[in-house]
Amino acid sequence: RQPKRLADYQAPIFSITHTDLVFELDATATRVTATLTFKRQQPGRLLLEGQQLKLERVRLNDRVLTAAEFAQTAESLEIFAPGDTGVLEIVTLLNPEQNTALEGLYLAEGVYCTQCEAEGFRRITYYPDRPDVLAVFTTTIIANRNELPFLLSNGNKVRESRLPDGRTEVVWHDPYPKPSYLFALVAGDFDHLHDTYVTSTGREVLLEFFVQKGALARSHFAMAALKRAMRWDEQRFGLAYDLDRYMVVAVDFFNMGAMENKGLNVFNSKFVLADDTSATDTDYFNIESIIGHEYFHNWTGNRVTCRDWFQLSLKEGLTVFRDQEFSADMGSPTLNRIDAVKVIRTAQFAEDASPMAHPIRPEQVLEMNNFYTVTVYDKGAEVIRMLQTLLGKAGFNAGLACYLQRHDGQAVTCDDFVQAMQDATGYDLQAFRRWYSQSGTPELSVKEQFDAATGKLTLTLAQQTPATADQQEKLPLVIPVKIELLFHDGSAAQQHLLILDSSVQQFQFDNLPQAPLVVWLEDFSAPVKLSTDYDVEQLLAIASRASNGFARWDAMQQFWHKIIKDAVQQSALPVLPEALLTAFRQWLITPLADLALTAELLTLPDFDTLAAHYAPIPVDALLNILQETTQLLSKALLPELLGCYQQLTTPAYHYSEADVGLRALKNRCLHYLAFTAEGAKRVTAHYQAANNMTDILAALHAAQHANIAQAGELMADFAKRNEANVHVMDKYFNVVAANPRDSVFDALEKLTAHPVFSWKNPNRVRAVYGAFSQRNAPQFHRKDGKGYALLAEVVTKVDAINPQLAARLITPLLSWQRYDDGRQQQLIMLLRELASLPMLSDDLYEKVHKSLP
Ligand code: BAL
Ligand code: ZN
Repeated sequence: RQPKRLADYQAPIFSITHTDLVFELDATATRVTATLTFKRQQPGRLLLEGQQLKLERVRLNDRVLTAAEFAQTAESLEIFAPGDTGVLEIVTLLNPEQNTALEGLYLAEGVYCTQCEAEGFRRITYYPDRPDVLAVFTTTIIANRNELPFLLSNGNKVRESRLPDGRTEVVWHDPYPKPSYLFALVAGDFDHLHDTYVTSTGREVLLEFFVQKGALARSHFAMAALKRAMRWDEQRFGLAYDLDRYMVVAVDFFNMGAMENKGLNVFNSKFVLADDTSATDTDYFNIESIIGHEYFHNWTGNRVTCRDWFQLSLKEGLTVFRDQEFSADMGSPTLNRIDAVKVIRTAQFAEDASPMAHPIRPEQVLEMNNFYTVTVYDKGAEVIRMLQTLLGKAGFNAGLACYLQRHDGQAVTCDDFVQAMQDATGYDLQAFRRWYSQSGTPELSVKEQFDAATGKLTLTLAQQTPATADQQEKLPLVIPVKIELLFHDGSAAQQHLLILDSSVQQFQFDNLPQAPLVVWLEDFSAPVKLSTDYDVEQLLAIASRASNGFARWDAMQQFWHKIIKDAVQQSALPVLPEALLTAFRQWLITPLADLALTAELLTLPDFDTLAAHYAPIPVDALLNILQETTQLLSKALLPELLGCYQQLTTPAYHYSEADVGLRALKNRCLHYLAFTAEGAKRVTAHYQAANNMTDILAALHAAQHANIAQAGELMADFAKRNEANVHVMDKYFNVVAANPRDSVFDALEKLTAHPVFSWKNPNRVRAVYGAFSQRNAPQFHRKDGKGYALLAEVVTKVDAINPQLAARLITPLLSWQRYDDGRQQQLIMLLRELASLPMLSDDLYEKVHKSLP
């Protein structure tokens, strides 16, 4: 199987100016008539992509073509003599009911739905299915209105009429030229919430949400979030919406979180539906952030799109950055930064260390779906953030305005984006561009020298990026390093930005009153690993005194790494210094004004965060140390934990920054208290008194982790109360799958027989097996390999149903190099078995073959 390469990019031979689609919907035989107005751009063949299509007819201008006038393969259709301009009509038949891959047009739970990014449109009709072919789309949907009252597509509704045969025909027209991946069609019966929004340009926009019957009340928060996002983009970047209608449809069968189709977003319903009895604080956060993300794509992705899929980060890194900025403005900037950095330090650094390592602009791809990754998205957003740090907010805004103005209506590259930033600001970004082509996690080391006689501080920084699976040679990068200098004598702290652009560099500061304590990499100003040789006292001093909340949290993270690393080296339990207990007591007795930050300061890094610092990962030692340290802290801090827990009284549920913080801190205390003698009583009482899903889940997780006797009873009660709500049942599945004891295997087996579970629904499969492999390190990484074998079995089964989902699930099995010999052997054996499967999808093939030794 041949990968595609960025270096082989060629501009399209034909453009399509108009794409006219007619869908006659039918569960097993939907007929699609595509009328394409084409124009030659350069010499060459008219070759269209298509997959799993039944071709009925091809007409060129006024003539039906004979079999000799075109050629068809499993993946393409070639028209032999198209001329330079013309109109091609292609009629295809689809079977939406059988489409369990959920790409192209599919029918699930009575709803017809499309997903075309990245290459799903070729499962609807033969087409130049690439993002640099932009056409104006007109879409006609014909269906039985009694069964499918809502027939939706992109753009504006042009007309609706009744056909002589009783069916209804609805016509949509999208005036903005777009690539095929932004096409969408949805047909079904929904509850319908509508509202209006007046843009800064004076346009009145109809906002519509289409959700499952009975769920209307659960869509109000998402509607309000959409309006906040629309206002924010106007205020922050001067960007207003450009159509008269913005629609969001929520469906339960969806591979992604959501999709930004022009004027018709399709959302995974878990990121739309929420009310106080079913959603956690995290759910509310995610809904606002993803509603924002898809809306922001209207400019960064839709109005200006990607030339080819290697440029995916052009729209995704930028749009994640925009949604992060939005969330920070809507809530706590500190907590938002902490959460974003956790993603980088766990999943993204792990991806860099895996066989799938790639730069944010990959250079070769077999299956594009495999590159919707934390590297392209989240590291991509960090690269955009570094640009903002280097250019300043005003410079960055000017750069974005230049980019959008210069390229409106075009399909462009990451280089075009950086060029616009450079042209708008005059800042030379030539060397910075290396972040787009170089993969891996840069490692920074630092040295400090202070001359007390002159007050001169010399900081020496060195960078190097270890080789990755895809790239051996690494060059120095431009790395913005924010620092803060703290002084013991009460002198005002100083903030500085160091720009490291060579392998080793020195920076000097004069006239300092005394030797400062340097806070490194404030705000995680670059996606790098930075090590210092600070002792625990220095780290605790930063955690107590840095002016920046993120830096305080980060110092605690480094503190735990140090303590735990020492313990691993000595094969002992960590010794908790008295200074740590003093700091913890202080935070529990007098929490900071930011309660959520206080909760974070009191939280140990999780297994994945710790694991990123080891090769090979000492799995058993880390798990044991984490468990034992939690117990040591519970015991040492019991009175303070109890005092803090009791003083935080829970108000009626409200999703606000203050209340989210309060719940986070209270539930952090509960987590520790669960391990104490009265833990069972307290957790049970917490569960029974809870008036919201955040507290209920905190109780269930605490019950399970501390293995309290009532855990089973609480879980059964929770399942019984919530069996009617699939999203809450997913949370139940999550908790069951995270059970760190041997009994989890039987429990998982039982879950798959649960009436709510379906192998065809990605949300259900992820809720069970995604949670098992990502949130249950003790059982997933068992020495005997039983956890790995279970996931391999599930991946094999799911690949036949939904390859995209299978390829996501397999990720934790790929990085065998990171583990000890025993685990390596088990993982390699499973990967070999997967590689030998006869019908492996491209999605799995690419990942498995890249991983094999
Ligand atoms: N474009 C795929 C879904 C998203 O990133 O918004
Ligand atoms: Zn996106």
